[in-house]
Amino acid sequence: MALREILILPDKRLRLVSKPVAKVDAATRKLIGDMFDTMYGAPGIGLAAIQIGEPKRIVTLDLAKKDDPKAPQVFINPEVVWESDEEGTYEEGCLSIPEYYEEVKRPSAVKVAYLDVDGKKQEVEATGLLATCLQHEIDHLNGVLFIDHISKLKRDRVIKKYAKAAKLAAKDDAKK
Ligand code: GNR
Ligand code: NI
Repeated sequence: MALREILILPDKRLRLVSKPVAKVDAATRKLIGDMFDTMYGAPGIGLAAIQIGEPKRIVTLDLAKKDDPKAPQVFINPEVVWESDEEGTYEEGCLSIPEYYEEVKRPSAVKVAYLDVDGKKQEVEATGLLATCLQHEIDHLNGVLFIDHISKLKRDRVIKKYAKAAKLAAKDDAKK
């Protein structure tokens, strides 16, 4: 188990389309362990494998409230197989875009098919925070970020801010 580095905007790897997991094996389970360590360490309520640089279709989630027992959930090769016409708005954040929050409109309910850690097919019908997070994470697997769902004006402003920060950090590193 290990804490891994989280990729930050404008890292181009965040735009990769992740590959399906062919077999849930020991290496997959090790990666899932690293994802939980990294997600809990951040802390965050969800993580897609690409956020630690692994372009594989794996998502970890834990939506338990602060003082409740841990409730880890794993979704391998998740796919939205149905979405509601009704939409809802939720203020989203992303570990790859730290300290930026914005309202995003998405279907309020989705049905998601996926494999569990035993490689068994499962389906879940999600509403509320689970529906939001599953859509946010499945977007990551397709190289899509939550800022792609906000206005172009706001998106361009955020991208510019993070590009500038990355440039400054690179300059600082060169000085050392
Ligand atoms: O920790 C996270 N919080 C969050 C809040 C609202 C909507 C989505 C999320 S997911 C995010 C972690 C993350 O970046 N997952 O990709
Ligand atoms: Ni995210």
